[in-house]
Amino acid sequence: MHVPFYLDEAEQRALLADIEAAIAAAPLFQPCMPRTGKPFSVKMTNCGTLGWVSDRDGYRYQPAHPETGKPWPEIPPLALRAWKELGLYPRPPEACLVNVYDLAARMGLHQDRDEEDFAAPVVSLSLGATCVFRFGAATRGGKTQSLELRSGDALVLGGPARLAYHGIARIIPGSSDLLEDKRINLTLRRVTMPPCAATGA
Ligand code: MD6
Ligand code: FE
Repeated sequence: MHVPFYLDEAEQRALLADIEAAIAAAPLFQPCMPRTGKPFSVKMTNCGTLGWVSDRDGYRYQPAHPETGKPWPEIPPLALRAWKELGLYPRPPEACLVNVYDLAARMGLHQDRDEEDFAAPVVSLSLGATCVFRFGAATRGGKTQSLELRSGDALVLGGPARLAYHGIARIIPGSSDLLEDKRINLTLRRVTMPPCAATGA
């Protein structure tokens, strides 16, 4: 589900200020590919009780920043509002991955599958430069469609789209008044499985 202009301009500025404060507390780091160690072109940090990291050992969620060892900052209120309004999932998000793109950055086609419960959606918010978002089916190699994500847009991958392959083909220069030639994307996720009501496990 694509919700264009989910955040108005004042909300975008407020969320940006919260993200800048989060980055001051939990500095951006450069993730790299498991095994090969090839660096991502995107820089990252996280908010929430768990943060997504990628290094030579693999992809995982962890409770602390890989360089400072400190817990991640809290998820900004407007991001929590988006999860409540758009996520339609009864439990709060645990992770808010912050991806920062310059004009040369891209993200290859991938599935978000490091979470335990695919019944929970992934809710994304974009700030700054417009990007070309590509998405396809839940199997690799199929056809993809393109969608422009602009500052303030929300995107929800849920239900049958939860495991769709998707990526960022490019960033469009000069497309934003909020951030010059930079794009920030937040993805909110529920990571852990709810306890089983019957067994408590
Ligand atoms: C990005 N987004 O927009 C990358 N994943 O920079 C994602 O990888 C993504 O937008 C899951 C659900 C929504 C997303
Ligand atoms: Fe993703």
